[in-house]
Amino acid sequence: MDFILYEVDGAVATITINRPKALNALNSQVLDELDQTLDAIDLDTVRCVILTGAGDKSFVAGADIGEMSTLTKAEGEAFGKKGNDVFRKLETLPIPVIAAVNGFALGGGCEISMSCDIRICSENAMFGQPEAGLGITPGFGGTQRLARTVGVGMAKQLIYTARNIKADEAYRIGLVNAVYPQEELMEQAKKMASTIAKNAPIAVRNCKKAINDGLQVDIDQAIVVEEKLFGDCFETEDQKAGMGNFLAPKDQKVKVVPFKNC
Ligand code: DAK
Repeated sequence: MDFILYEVDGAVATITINRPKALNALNSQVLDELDQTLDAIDLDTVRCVILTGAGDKSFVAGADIGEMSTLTKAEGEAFGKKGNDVFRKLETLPIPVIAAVNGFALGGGCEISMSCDIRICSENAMFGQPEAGLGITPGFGGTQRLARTVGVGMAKQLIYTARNIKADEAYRIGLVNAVYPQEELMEQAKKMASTIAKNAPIAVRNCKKAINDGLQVDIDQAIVVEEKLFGDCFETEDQKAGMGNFLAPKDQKVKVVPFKNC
């Protein structure tokens, strides 16, 4: 692959969008390679994914403006669909994805971070949806996911004004969960990913599915979604191992239950 790096360390995989000369902007090739990378994740061993950008300046500076500038209506729709399909694949990946936002997260960059389960960022990070200033609407789910993440009023303000915000403001409005010095960001992302990976994998997957699917329906249906996924856990070895360890005599308890993902 030319623009995606993929590394696996134990149960944690890191996907790096690697196009630093263009501040990791998303062109069609990047989107295709990201799509293939997501398909190739070995879900039997990987339990958490980190998504980041190459270099120390930019996470993703948006969709590739050069490539987009000459699109016809039909081509624009096709490009939008390509991006949206990949972003949905990321959002619905069975395992959690942490966006480690290491700089600019503008337009499609902000949008791809919002397709991840959790966002943390470096102090130099900058978020925004500048599309209205470019004559377009956010096209990779920004109008939908920003409103769901930070609330309708704040999302409308950010999108209508096309104003970029710095890491501290992103933290204040709940767009990111934490801000770290640049040199600590990946270490902190890996620490969080390892903590997630230590928990029962099927339970974690079911939590992700319950939250994501439950948010799409009313509360009565959402509770049913949760009940079903809760019930499913009782068919797993991991539930027996987790509860068995809690109930075991003190001298037989282990600190980290070796969950087997089954
Ligand atoms: N696309 C292509 N190249 C980009 C880029 C981008 N989004 N952002 C930066 N680059 C390139 C620059 O052109 C430059 O390339 P060279 O000139 O060196 O060849 C290189 O990266 C370094 O950028 P700068 O020289 O500009 O670096 P600075 O530090 O001065 O400025 C900056 C950094 C991030 C403030 C600036 O590069 C910038 O404003 N970039 C554009 C940010 C932006 O507006 N992003 C949003 C893009 S719009 C849709 C689907 C999706 C979308 C829309 C529709 N459909 C449904 C069809 C999504 C739209 C967007 O994401």
